Amino acid sequence: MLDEIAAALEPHGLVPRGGFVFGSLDRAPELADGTRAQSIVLVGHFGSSIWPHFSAWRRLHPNVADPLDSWSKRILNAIATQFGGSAVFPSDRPYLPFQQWAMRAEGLRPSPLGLLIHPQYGLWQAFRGALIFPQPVAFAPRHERGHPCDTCMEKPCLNACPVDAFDGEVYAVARCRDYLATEPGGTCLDGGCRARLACPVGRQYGYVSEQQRFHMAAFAGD
Ligand code: B12
Ligand code: SF4
Ligand code: SF4
Repeated sequence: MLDEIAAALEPHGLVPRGGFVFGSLDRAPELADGTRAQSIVLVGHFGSSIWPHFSAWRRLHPNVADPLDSWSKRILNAIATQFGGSAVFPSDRPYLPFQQWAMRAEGLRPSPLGLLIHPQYGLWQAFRGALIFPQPVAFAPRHERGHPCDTCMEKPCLNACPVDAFDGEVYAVARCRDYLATEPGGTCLDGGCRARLACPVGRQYGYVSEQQRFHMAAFAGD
């Protein structure tokens, strides 16, 4: 089933990002029929893999609100139904613990910026949703990965923000947003978060310019 899910996601630039079977102590999300899910498959992207597909859809649907969420929902709701499950989404409230799920599914750990870091794709990856199922899905044993931040002595991500929004513990969101509203803040809005760009891991997977601008505008306007 996982191979078939991967094949259904592939034409959209999406990838399955691991999954797991919920334990009896987990607060599993609800399926469409109100019962608790037994298993979950996270879905996301690495680098700009979704961008050509999303952009093409957006040109056909220029007036849709929350376009990336709408695109993701259209695709993942259909694929979930095809495989007898439901879909849940990171931006829907109450927020579901996507990062905790991702740590469990893919073995990733958080960077000092709060974003999970992937040993290959670095900070240039995110989640578009998750497929949840009424039955336990058989997963291969998780591939254990190293955590790049453990061996990164300089931690350039913590020194690149012009307003020191990250101290490794807390992200000063208001300070970042205030800066984005100023003229010099246009550099981040245009080119992406400088703290994220400073990380050497997976740099070649950094988002294309249009995608950087899209995410930064969405974040600044939230
Ligand atoms: C609210 C939120 C924010 C708030 C953060 C407020 C805060 N200080 O925590 C704001 C609006 C600031 C934010 C910003 C961004 N976010 Co955000 N955010 C979320 C959201 C919707 C909910 C978080 C939450 O409360 N979850 C509920 C709790 C119960 O779940 P959890 O897994 O236990 O939560 C973990 C996070 O809260 C995390 N955390 C704590 N502090 C911070 C700070 C930051 C910056 C992040 C990213 C995470 C984080 O630690 C918790 C324990 O693991 C999640 C999606 C989701 N459903 O989780 C995305 C999410 C965490 N965000 C994400 C991203 C990519 C971003 C941005 C980079 C967006 C962008 N520009 O591209 C920015 C970062 C700012 C920048 N300078 O670029 C990704 C992270 C992917 C990854 N690789 O880990 C997520 C998972 C969404 C997604 N679609 O994939 N975000
Ligand atoms: S710069 Fe270093 S510490 Fe910061 S996220 Fe990248 S690998 Fe981790
Ligand atoms: S977007 Fe710019 S101001 Fe905000 S945290 Fe990143 S580098 Fe700092």
